[in-house]
Parts: sequence; C-alpha cells; structure tokens
Amino acid sequence: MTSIRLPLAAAGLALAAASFVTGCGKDETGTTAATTTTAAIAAPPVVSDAWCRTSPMVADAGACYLVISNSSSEAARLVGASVPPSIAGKAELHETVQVGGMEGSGTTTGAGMGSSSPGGTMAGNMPDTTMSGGMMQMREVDAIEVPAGGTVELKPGGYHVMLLELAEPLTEGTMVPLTLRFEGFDPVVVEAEVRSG
Ligand SMILES: [Cu+2]
Repeated sequence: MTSIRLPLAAAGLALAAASFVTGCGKDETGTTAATTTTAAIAAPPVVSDAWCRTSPMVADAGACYLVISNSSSEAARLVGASVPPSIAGKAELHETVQVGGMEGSGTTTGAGMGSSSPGGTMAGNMPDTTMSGGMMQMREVDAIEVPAGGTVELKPGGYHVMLLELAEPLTEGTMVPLTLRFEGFDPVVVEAEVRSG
C-alpha cells in the first residue's frame, strides 16, 4: 500500500510548497512598504580609494584618506576609526581648517589639540601644513556626516583619519587595515595603501 501513500505525500508537499510560496510573496509585499522607510538602515555607506601616508614632519603620526558614498535616503555618520595596535596606538577623526591672518606658529593649535593629544607633538607639526597659503590647523571631530545620496571625500587639507602613536613609520606600498564605524551599521574594514602623497 505504499504506492498510495507516496502520491499523497507528494501532493501534501506540493500543497505545502504552494502555500509557502504564496505566504512568502505576501510577506515580501508587506515588507517592501516597510523597507522603504528603513532603507537607510539597510544600505551601509560604501568606502573606496582608501590610502594613508606618513607625516613628513611627525615621526609617529600618519593620516588616511578615503571616499565615502552614501546611496541611502538618510544621512550617514562616520563616528570612529581604528587600526590594529601593531600599526598605531590610536586613530582619530580630524578635520583640517585653514586659519586666515594668523601669524603665530601654532600657539592656538596647541591649545586646541591639548585635550586629546598628550604632549605638544601635533602642535605646529601637522602633516597638512604642506598646503600652501595660510596656517593649517587640525582638530578632532566627533563625526563626519555623509548626506543622503551624497559623497564625502577625506583628503589632504580636509577631513582625515589621523593615526597617532605609530608603532613604526608607515612603509610605502604596505596596506593598513582600517576599520570605520558608521552609526547604526556594522564596522566597515578597508585596506588602505600607504603612498607617499
Ligand atoms: Cu590630523
């Protein structure tokens, strides 16, 4: 009598499969509407063109640059970065600003950096002072915002990931595993190539 059970079982499976597919389709329709409002959470920012360079003036500091693209419908925020301790003691989000009309040699910079940077190694010795023109000054920022559907470029003279307390000078051609933390997303890890500039 097993010959009867088999078709029955098969029919049962077919029914189950059919209802499963139907249910699945309904669910998809249902979540599509919901997903629209939460699309920003589902689409993490994309990081590209990451590279780092050693500061020509500070032996134990470096800077990394990269491009962040945000295809979602909500602004994204880069809130932190890190590298393995074998590369550097810490990584900070910095911005470089040009200070016009300042003739001093970094006295105000020292005050600005003092809280986050032990010693005065950064003051007056910023990697980005190679920019021509006025005084360049760096300061730590809490976050770097990437507008919805927009792109932000971390580049010399602007935003950068500052590597402090380098274990050893960055070697051109090597790769730095850079971990980027975006608010509301899993950390993004990119390989940043060390270049001369
Ligand atoms: Cu910096």
